[in-house]
Amino acid sequence: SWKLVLEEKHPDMLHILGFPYNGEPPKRLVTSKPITPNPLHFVRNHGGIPIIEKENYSFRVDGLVSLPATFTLDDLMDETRFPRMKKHITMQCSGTRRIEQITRYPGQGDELPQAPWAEGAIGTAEYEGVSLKKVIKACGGLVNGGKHLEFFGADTYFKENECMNYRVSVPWAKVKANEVMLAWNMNGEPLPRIHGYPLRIVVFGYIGARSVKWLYRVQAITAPTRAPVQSKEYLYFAQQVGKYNFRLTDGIQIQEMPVSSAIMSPWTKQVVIHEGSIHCKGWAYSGGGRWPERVELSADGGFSWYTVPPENLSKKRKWTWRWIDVLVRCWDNALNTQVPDVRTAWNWGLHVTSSCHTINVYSVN
Ligand code: MTE
Ligand code: MO
Repeated sequence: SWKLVLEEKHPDMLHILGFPYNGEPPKRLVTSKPITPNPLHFVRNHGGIPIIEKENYSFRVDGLVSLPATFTLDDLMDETRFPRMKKHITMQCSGTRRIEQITRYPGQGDELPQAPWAEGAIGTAEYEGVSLKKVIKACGGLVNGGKHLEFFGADTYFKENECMNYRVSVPWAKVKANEVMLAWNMNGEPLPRIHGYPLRIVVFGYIGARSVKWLYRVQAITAPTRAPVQSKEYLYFAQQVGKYNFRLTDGIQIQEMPVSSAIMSPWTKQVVIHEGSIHCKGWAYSGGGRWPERVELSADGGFSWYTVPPENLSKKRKWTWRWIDVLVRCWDNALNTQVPDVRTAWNWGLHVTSSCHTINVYSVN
């Protein structure tokens, strides 16, 4: 997979895990453009990257559908059968900013290899494809209590000599709302191999984990899949839960991310030379189709907040270095917001780090 990483990804990517390959762009490049260039989009893999050729490719729809069927890419691209769909979608891993929780306490990391993501496990692309709803309709719709759709990814292997399908599911209601896409293009180009070539699922507003790459099967089922990625990973535990008292059934399956934001520049330990104001750059996002409505910055540990763009974050003091904590918080359109400190957000699985992002900079003026 390293050959692919070198071919498809930006040379400045930070390699978070070597195998399975996981990488994110460095801070200064996370928010360099509103649409993340493909080579800079983060990569999250649970196994090896399969090499699938378009000519040999098809995927199957079966389970609780009237007419199980197999589709090739040409079938999907036939506009007389399926209308095209193009959408700008932000993909966020629920492990984004996990490093902040690890710093407090390592959590589940000693049991599951958990990628120590910083703020870059989020990216936005324009995906093109067709709505999964139309494909299910072409299979005659769901039958006999079909309520969830399970997606299978063709990842090659997980550990040496150990192969496991990447499998997750989403409720039919999500598909019915035309919020699940079968995508073959990313920013106007065929999906890079590392991002699921030739076809992936893109679930709008859900954690990245539901957007299965290298799709080879869609199965209609009655209840959320019991496959490991859905039932053992991406669970949100209460804060008292740890190594000796955790029960998988007590975890909430994470679907939509809460509102969150992060400062991409300046960064912690950077020396910022300024004349009374510091320009902060960063991102804000809310899951489930909610959008960031207001972004605020605080220079006093979260007591007072300034609406972006902040005019003056620093107080003047001559000849000295100063340590400023800059916090960012976002409000979405439902007026949800973020808790100030990562200690409040800490959980055993180290997911959903949506507390206020804080940087410490040396301020020189
Ligand atoms: N699909 C397959 N087949 N295998 C995987 O390991 N990882 C998921 C999802 N789809 C994964 C997958 C997770 S956890 C995330 S966050 C997104 O892919 C990341 O998508 P990207 O690598 O295109 O950024
Ligand atoms: Mo993820």
